[in-house]
Amino acid sequence: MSIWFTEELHPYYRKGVRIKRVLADEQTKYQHLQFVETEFFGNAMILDGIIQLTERDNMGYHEMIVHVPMLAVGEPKRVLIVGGGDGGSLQQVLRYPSVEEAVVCELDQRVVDLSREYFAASFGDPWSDPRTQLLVRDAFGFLEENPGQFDVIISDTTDPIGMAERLFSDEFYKLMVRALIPGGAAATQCEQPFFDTALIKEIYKSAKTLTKNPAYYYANIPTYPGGGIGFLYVSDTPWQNGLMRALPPGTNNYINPEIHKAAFALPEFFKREIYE
Ligand code: SPD
Repeated sequence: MSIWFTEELHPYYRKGVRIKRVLADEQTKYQHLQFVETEFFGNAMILDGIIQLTERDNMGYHEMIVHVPMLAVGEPKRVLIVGGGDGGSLQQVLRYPSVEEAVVCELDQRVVDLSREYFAASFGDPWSDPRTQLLVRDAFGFLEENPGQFDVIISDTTDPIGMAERLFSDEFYKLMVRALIPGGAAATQCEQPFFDTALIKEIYKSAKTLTKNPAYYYANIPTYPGGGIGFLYVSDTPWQNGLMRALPPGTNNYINPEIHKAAFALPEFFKREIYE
């Protein structure tokens, strides 16, 4: 039997993965949540019809969204993850012995519950680490209540559709930067250079008014549209500071010093659009 899951995030582009079986399928208070076992990519989580992560290729996403700002800051103690209920970013954050507190602000408890079950083989159980604090709530209010609190903020979100659209707004970026300590750094899920150029341009413009050294970088993730996704590094601290520091204890499956540097190399059409 052959079952194909086809994703159509953009009306002009589709991609598909072959799946072996559906592990969970439910409508939560917020979204249509599915876990599937795929033929090649291991278990995958799908939200409202869009692949969020797979066991086989999530490392490019989680290692890059986490280690770039963490290394730039050096010795991060307090870290906030916005979204990230699957636990992939949390697992990477907890590799740093300097981290005293990792707060995850996730709206949907079911994402956490089912990820604990279906991603245990890949992520272990970062939720049981005593440094982890899970807040099941909207991140906006939390950011408003916590100015100047975090060394690093990771915005590990879905695509800018429905409720998540606000997480790509000027207002969100302002609150996020305000919640950082001076010299702290954030990294945000910032979409696809080919498909989302205009949105990325707007976000970069906003980040540039808020911090001295924002920069866009990219990672290869075959199950995302276009085969990859970009991130926005947002900080007064240059990302290059991180190149001088060692990655934390534990296994890296994607990042190494060469990838770290090369991720910021961008195609001409995109640099022209974003930076000029
Ligand atoms: N188009 C898919 C973008 C998915 C971004 N969210 C990934 C969440 C992984 N923790």
